[in-house]
Amino acid sequence: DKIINIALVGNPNCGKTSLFNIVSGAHEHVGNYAGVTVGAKSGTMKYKGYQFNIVDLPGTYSLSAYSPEELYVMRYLREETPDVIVNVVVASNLERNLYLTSELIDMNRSMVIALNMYDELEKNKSTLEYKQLGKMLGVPIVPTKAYTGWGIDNLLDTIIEVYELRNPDTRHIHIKLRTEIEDGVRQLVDSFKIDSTLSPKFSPRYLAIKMLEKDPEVERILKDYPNYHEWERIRNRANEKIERELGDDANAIIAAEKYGFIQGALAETLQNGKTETENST
Ligand code: GDP
Ligand code: K
Ligand code: MG
Repeated sequence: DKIINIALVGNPNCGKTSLFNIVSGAHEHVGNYAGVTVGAKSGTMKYKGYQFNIVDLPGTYSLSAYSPEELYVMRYLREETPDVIVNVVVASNLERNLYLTSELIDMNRSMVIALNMYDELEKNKSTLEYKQLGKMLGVPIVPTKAYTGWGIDNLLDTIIEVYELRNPDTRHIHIKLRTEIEDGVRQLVDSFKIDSTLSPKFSPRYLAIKMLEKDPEVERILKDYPNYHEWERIRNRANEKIERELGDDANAIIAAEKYGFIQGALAETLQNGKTETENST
């Protein structure tokens, strides 16, 4: 069998463990990772000639190194480099859930979105053109109801397609941020090219954005490179310009820009259900 290593990534309570239990069945076991108290469960299953090794990671709202869970997920994605990331999102709370998705998109990794709790969307009489949203994000979206198992085969088939590089909705996109930020990103990405030892595991764009955000984990990683002081100088100059011209720090501006992108994408694809107070005249 071909082996596909999968990591489940998503906000707390989006249904990762429910999905994990359905996919891994009786084969799950608890894994321990050195030096951390936050753990991940791993399990396996066979499906259509593939062996899926699946890991249930701790819930996170973002990929910034400000909580043990976030740090754990960042390190896991970097060091274990799963073949396909399954980003589990709550169908009825997309705006918040897609923030993490936007960070995963920056990482430029193979990915599928499980649009979980699809029953909640149906219950609210809302409709989401998830196929179109997936095309906009460059990531295929599969509706699931993890607590019943509905949609799981479709999810597994889509993971195989992405793994085999034959999914039509898979595309690398840049969530384009405003010019002042993009200028800083471009300068950093260009300066990273000097250093051929910077692992190809990292997307330069992700590193550049996280460096503008002064993410402590990315700082820690980059500090060991001989060109760090040059990168730091470029970053500080870019951040000063951003603050001077936009009146806020890069962190806040990047978050606002990403929420703007998400809101725009949802405005085109999500139709919220009728409110209960609505009545005919
Ligand atoms: P995790 O924190 O991401 O691991 O989420 P869990 O798997 O623990 O699920 C959180 C809660 O959501 C549990 O009560 C699940 O039973 C429930 N849940 C999971 N999937 C679904 C779903 O598709 N629809 C609904 N309505 N509830 C779900
Ligand atoms: K939970
Ligand atoms: Mg869980």
